[in-house]
Amino acid sequence: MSNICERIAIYHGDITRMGVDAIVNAANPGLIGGSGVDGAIHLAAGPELQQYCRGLGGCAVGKAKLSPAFRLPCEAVIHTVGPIWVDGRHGEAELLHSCYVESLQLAAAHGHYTVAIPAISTGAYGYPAGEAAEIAFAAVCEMLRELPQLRKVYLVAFDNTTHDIYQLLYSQLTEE
Ligand code: AR6
Repeated sequence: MSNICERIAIYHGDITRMGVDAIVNAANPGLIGGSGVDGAIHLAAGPELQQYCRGLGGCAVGKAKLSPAFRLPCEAVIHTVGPIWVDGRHGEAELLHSCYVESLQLAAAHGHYTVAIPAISTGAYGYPAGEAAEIAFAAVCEMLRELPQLRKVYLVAFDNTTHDIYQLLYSQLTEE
């Protein structure tokens, strides 16, 4: 597990300031921009991002699409669409897991080996933070095992609650 732990980091703050290879956006199926992290990414990237995204033809829930980063300090943005939380019996867990898997596979396929990912679906889409965090860690560990070229995956916590949960899960990981 030690090799995996060294390749995961928790980052507390604004993903738009991160100079990694690629950041992941928690987008909507139309890729038309929105609030939360999506709004922050579009604001920092500039209007060219929205223009580019219009040409991507949307994105299905659980899938991911790549764009340039324009004025952001990273090289690329991976737009993924998380599930809207209903009651946990509508395939939400599988779809959220798929967001992490598809985003990291797409990043690696384009040579982006340091990737930052926000807590997908846990804001406007209402996914419970604890359950979402467990899925995030499981999916990221799985991908780090499968894709040795991924150097570092930052799990980004913007709010304190998410940060506390991520720290707890990270400490459990290092004990394994
Ligand atoms: N950096 C990192 N994380 C952030 C930032 C930031 N600058 N801003 C917010 N977060 P949300 P969702 C965290 O609502 O639930 C949009 O309108 C936030 O604290 O951004 O997947 C889209 O267009 C939370 O932990 O995404 C969709 O319509 C996490 O990002 C919809 O919202 C996700 O919250 C997607 O909803």
